[in-house]
Amino acid sequence: MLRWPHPKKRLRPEETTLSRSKKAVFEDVHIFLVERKMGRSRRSFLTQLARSKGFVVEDVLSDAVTHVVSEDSEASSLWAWLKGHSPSDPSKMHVLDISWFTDSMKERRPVAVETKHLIQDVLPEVSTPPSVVAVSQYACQRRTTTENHNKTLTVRNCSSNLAGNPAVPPEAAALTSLFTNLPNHFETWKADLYFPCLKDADLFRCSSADPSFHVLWITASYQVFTSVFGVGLKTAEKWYRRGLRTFPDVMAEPSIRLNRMQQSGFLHYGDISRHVSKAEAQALGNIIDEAVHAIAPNGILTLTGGFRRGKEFGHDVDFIVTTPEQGQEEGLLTNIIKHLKHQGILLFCDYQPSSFDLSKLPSHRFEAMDHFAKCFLILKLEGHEVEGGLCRAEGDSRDWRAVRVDLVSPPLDRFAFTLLGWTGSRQFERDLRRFARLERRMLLDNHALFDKTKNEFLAATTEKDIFAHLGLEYIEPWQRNA
Ligand code: DCT
Ligand code: MG
Repeated sequence: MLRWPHPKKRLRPEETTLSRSKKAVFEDVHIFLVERKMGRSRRSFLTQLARSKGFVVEDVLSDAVTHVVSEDSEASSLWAWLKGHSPSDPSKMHVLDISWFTDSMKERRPVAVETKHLIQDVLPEVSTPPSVVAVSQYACQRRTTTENHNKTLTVRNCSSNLAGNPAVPPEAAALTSLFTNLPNHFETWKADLYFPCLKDADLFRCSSADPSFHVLWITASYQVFTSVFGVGLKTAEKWYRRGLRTFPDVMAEPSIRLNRMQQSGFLHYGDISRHVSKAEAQALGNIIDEAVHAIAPNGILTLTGGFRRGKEFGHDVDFIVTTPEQGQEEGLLTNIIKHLKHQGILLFCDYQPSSFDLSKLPSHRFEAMDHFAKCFLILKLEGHEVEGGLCRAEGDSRDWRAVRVDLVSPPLDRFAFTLLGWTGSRQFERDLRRFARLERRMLLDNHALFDKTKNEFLAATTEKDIFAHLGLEYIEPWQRNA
């Protein structure tokens, strides 16, 4: 748990800088930050940050506002809110996502508004005839394979390709090799002080000679912290606001008490920040399948997440476990955990029991995690289990690595919805739900599909049933890489 220092404690330099408001330099741009989704404390932090750089930030949504900035990715609800709260027509203002704001902070001036920054007002509820739609605005009406992508990779996924590549700027290569070669225990990091070089390097933007290969936005600010398992945006921001910039800073701060998840996140950082290969995912599938069948011969294990979409690499491996005996699925999951522990391969487990209650559906909180029993694991994967061997960092001579695994356990009659939801991609899911709501007056989430016109739940045993209810052509999992 994180404890705050005594209020009388002297402020760190970063905090004092932030609270000093600078005279407004960019008079023509009046920013308004929308508190919804962003939260009050983050809004106030960003307001101070912008003002300290000479930006005008309005506290209220008035006629003076020229740029509205929101972290709410649900365009329809944001626009509905703006229309209800703006004194004039909100379409006269720039309605922008947070990327415009962060770009402007980095550039220390308001950057030009580009299409990528805009949060567009949603189309009216009447569907456009398919014949006039060239490319649908909804990802669930497009087929996107892994081949379609301009590979945008973060340092977490591409380290070995980058290190030593002469076309890559030296700062990025250095940063990359840092992440690649992280030792496995944070005690060593403390001694070696791996991260101080990040202090002055808030942002790198670089690309290799290969035009399809970009490394964008490697931020060395609080995003370094959110890369740790168990550290969310709020905690990362708290640490950053207290002047902490590097992992050793966090380790050396006596008032910070890491929770169990964060301790494991730091302890296994070197392993779990490196990508998991398809062969490693398959090996884990075999191990968990064995556990399932040792407990319940008719248990069902299904691979989901990015690997089900045909990705070659992922940050974790996601599985659904269930059983034909309705109501037995939760016991199955807890027994699998016991089994893995008994095998000596359970390095971390955060088990969350089911809070699923059909009578509380349909839910309107689409972005929230589902209510099924689930667990977030770190497992020890041994090299001999993996065809072709482990994905190892250079110089790592261990015959095992730690891997993040998620297991979710819905009752069998909810399986199709869970499978569709957990297969992703996140963008595909977002658009599927938006499409259901705006085009079909239906509510879709990981639990159910509700038809608001008929006022009833629609049953589904396969993903195809759900697409059919929505009047959509079926999109195969490997075409959902939006
Ligand atoms: N998901 C969900 N609800 C959440 C978070 C995720 O339904 N609150 C879904 C969307 C994708 C899927 O679960 C798996 O999540 P990730 O593992 O984060 O995504 P991924 O596509 O598997 O990506 P990666 O390959 O990096 O693991
Ligand atoms: Mg995944």
